[in-house]
This record gives sequence, structure tokens and C-alpha cells, in this order.
Amino acid sequence: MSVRWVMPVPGYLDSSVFLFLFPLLECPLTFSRVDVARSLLGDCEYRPVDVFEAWAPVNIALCKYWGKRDAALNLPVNDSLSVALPDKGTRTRVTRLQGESKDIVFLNDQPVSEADGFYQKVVAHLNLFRLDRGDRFRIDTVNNIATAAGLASSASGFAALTRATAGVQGFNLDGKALSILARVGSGSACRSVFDGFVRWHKGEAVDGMDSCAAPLSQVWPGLRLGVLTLTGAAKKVGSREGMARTVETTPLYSAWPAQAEADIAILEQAIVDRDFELLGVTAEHNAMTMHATMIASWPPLLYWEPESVAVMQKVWQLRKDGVPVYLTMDAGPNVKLLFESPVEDSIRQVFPDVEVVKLFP
Ligand code: 2P0
Repeated sequence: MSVRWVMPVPGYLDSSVFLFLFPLLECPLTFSRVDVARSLLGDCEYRPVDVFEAWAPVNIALCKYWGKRDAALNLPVNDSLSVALPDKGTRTRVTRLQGESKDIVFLNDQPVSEADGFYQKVVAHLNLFRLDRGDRFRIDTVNNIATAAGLASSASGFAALTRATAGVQGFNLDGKALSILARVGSGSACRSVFDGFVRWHKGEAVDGMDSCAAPLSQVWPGLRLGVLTLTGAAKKVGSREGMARTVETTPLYSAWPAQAEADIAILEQAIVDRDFELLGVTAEHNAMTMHATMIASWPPLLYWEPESVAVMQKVWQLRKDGVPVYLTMDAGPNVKLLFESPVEDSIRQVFPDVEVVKLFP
């Protein structure tokens, strides 16, 4: 593991002062994404191939990731738990280029300009896998979900890019290493390395080597997710900025880590017991609590639109009418429904435009 000293040592310090400070320099103060990559990839055998393709699913959190303890490494304040959408996600092909000085990026078959933030994020991630070699790549990444659905998150994208780039370099990585590398691209991407129910363990280490996701063994064949695309408008405040604002500006945030911890334990038990009501109540309450911390931030972060509130009220009315359905929302206006297969027709009657996803095929 490499340790980086980031504080400049001013030139006016004489050697005696430096010797006095020297023991402090041994302490790991901060770790960069490059440190993480070197630690995981430095000893890997380099067996390059010409092309490698990988797939990663979208995931929806039942207990949300909201708040970072380290923004550079995307280390979270709390554990989170998600379920993957098996057929929705990102397919990424990485092709090794010969004689090129720059990477080339295509998103959904369209070339992405070097000035685009997406291009820069992709190249920054590729840099982790180059390890000072001059490798250049062409990236073809395709999402099979409409961006407007609010599901084409960076999670499946960074997970697929991580798998495909590791593959093209011939690095033989286990799920934990892939999850850590995906996480430094985008936090929730560490969960998209796996299928099914997945828990992201926040970890304690300053270098984040214990902050990674792991799949749960349980499956739930009758579980359904209903996706309601209410608006395709781009979100006003991205998750990265939104999390920082929430952590910094609302006293309500101090209650969040304990609730998330309690919710994860309940969700895991509900999954083991296939107790849908407990799963639904806990997931919906968790999402609403996260949104409460957002709304109580300053300036307020309100991701809801009038259509979102109208859906919430319909869901609550359905429950009053005896239909077990719950909702969850992320950092956007779209609402996702949680229900089991026997009530699918009732859900479709109230929400004719719903896209129903079978979570465990
Ligand atoms: C989640 N979200 O658990 C939560 C719920 C949004 C609301 O993970 O800054 O895109 O790249 O680590 O992963 C969105 O956050 O943020 C997210 P970065 P990311 O799904």
C-alpha cells in the first residue's frame, strides 16, 4: 500500500524541524484513487487482450447511500442495500487502440467529445488501469434503459467499465477488488458489480479497502419493481453535490446513519423471511427519511415534482384499499414501486404506464 504525504513541507523549515516532524510523515493521512488502484492492480499480471466486453445491471437501493466520509474515494457514511434489475443496465466494450494518443468514447453509438464531462470521467477511470503504461482505448458503452427513466445511473456504467477495462488488461480480479475500483468511479457502482440483493459495507479503513459490496444469497422470485417515468428533465442538483450539501447544512443528517443501520438489519431479516410488508415499510420509510434530510438542507433540495407527490398519494390510497405496494425514490423525481406478482394487475390498473421489472428471473 502506498502512502502519500499531501501537505507541502515549506522550504523555510530547517532540517531539525523536519526531523521532529518526520514521525508524522509515516502516518497515512489521505489516499487517492491512484493509491487504491496501485494497491489493487500493482501486483496483477498484465496480460493484455485486444477487446473485452462486460455487462453490469442497474441497482435500486432499499436502504440508501446518502453522505460521504471521504469524497475523493466515495467512502460512505452508512451501509446501503440494493436490488439489481437483471435486464436493465450497461454493456461496455473496451478495444485496445494502436498508435493513438487519446482515448475514444462512444455513448449509445454517439461519439462523445473530449470537452464533455462524461468523456473526462471515463478517461479518469481508465487512467487507474493504465498504471503509467501508454495504453489507449476505445470505449463503446450502451445503456438499454432510457436516460429519461431516471435509471441510467452512473452505477451500471462504472461497474461495466471497471469489469471491461480490467478484462482488456488481463487483470484477474475478484468481486471485492472490482467493487472497490467501481466505487472510486461512482459510489453506487460498487453494488452494480453483483446481481440480486447486494449490501455495500461502508468499511472503516481510511484507504477504503474494506468499503465494498457483497451479494446476499437470497432470491425472491415474486418480487417486482414498477418504474414510473414521470419526467425526463435533468436533475437540478447531482447526487455528489446534494450529498455534500445535506451533510454540511442540516442537523437532521445526524439521525441518518443510525436509521440506515437499523433499516439494513430489518431489510436483511425481511429478505430472509420473505416478509414483503416489512421490506416495503422499511424501504419506503428509508427513502422518505433520506428525502427529509435533503429537504431540510439549505438551500433546500427538493427532488420531487407535483407528479411525484400525485403518485405517492395514489400508492398510499392503494394500500388503504388493501393492495400491498410501497414506493422508493432516489435523487430525482421518478418513483419506483415495490410489490409482489399477485397484485400486478391492480398496479397496472392504477398506473397504466408502469414498466414492471421481474427482479429474480
Ligand atoms: C443510492 N443514490 O443508494 C443513492 C440514493 C442517490 C440516492 O447512490 O458521488 O451516483 O458517484 O458516489 O453513486 C447516487 O449516488 O454518487 C446514489 P457518487 P452516486 O442509490
